Amino acid sequence: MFKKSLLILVSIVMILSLAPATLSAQGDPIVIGFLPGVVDPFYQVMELGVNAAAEDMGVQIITQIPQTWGVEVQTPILDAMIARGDLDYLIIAPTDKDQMIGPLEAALDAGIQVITVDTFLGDGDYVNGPVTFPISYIGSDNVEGGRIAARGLAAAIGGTGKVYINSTNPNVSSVEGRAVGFNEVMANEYPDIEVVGLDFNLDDPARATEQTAAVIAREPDLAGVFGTNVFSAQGAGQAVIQAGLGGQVQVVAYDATQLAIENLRAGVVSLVLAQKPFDMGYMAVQFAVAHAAGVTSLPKRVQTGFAIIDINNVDDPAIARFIYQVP
Ligand code: T6T
Repeated sequence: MFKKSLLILVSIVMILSLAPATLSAQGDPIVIGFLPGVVDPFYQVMELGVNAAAEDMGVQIITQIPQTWGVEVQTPILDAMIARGDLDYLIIAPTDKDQMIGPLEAALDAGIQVITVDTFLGDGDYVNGPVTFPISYIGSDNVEGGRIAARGLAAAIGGTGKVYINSTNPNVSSVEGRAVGFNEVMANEYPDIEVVGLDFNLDDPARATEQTAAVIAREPDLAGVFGTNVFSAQGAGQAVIQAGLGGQVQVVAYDATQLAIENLRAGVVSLVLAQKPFDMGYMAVQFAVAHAAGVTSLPKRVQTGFAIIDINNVDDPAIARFIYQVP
């Protein structure tokens, strides 16, 4: 009898020692869906943040990561997540700021609250609209990130010359904002810098390489390139290397992948903008838990900041911690 009572007591203590589950309005542990844009180091680090928060707060995460970018891939996955019938929240990086509004309104209609991370819907103003239903946008201020990239590239080329932007996909709030900020600074602050073009590589670094190589051939006096994300910077850097112009054509890379850092150390890349995807993921789960608990004061926009990495600070632990370390 004593042994049985002891076993029951130990079991109760073990159960109670687990992170207290956050309960939905129906009294069940909340279930959160996580649907980023594509398999890449940035979202892999975001997933680390999501999972760390889920562990800390005792919530279940259902993760689905598209193999390629695009509404035609993300929407069926979203629909299947909705059809599960057990999701209370969805953390998503919409792959198109307009085309994903309808599919995500369907999630809301199905009783799933939406938090957008990294990218937003509409114009991102969830207070005044036109899109107001998401709980929040948690991500970088990408227009400011583009401004930082522009000033960094301008400094690297001495304030004069031709520069080029290689980006990924149209109508994606993140990379679109980066180009807006970049062009704004070049137009307003650097009259001797000419932006000679912008191409979309559709998340294909090989296409980014081809596009950048074509610009290098067309503009033999090209001074610099801005790669607006992981794949753009990867491909653009490769084109500069293949042309034997490393250190002559300066490259600014958005996203602090291991490759971007290697290219920084090799003198191909002069500046790397690290976003904070771990923070985005962790805070999105926090927001879901807070919302489930009845918190009504969650900000509709959280801008997570940057670490600006160059050859002088790349070995500073306070900076290097923001390099995307993926398992
Ligand atoms: O740059 C990130 C992300 O911020 C953007 O929305 C899409 O591309 C990345 O995931 C990097 O590949």
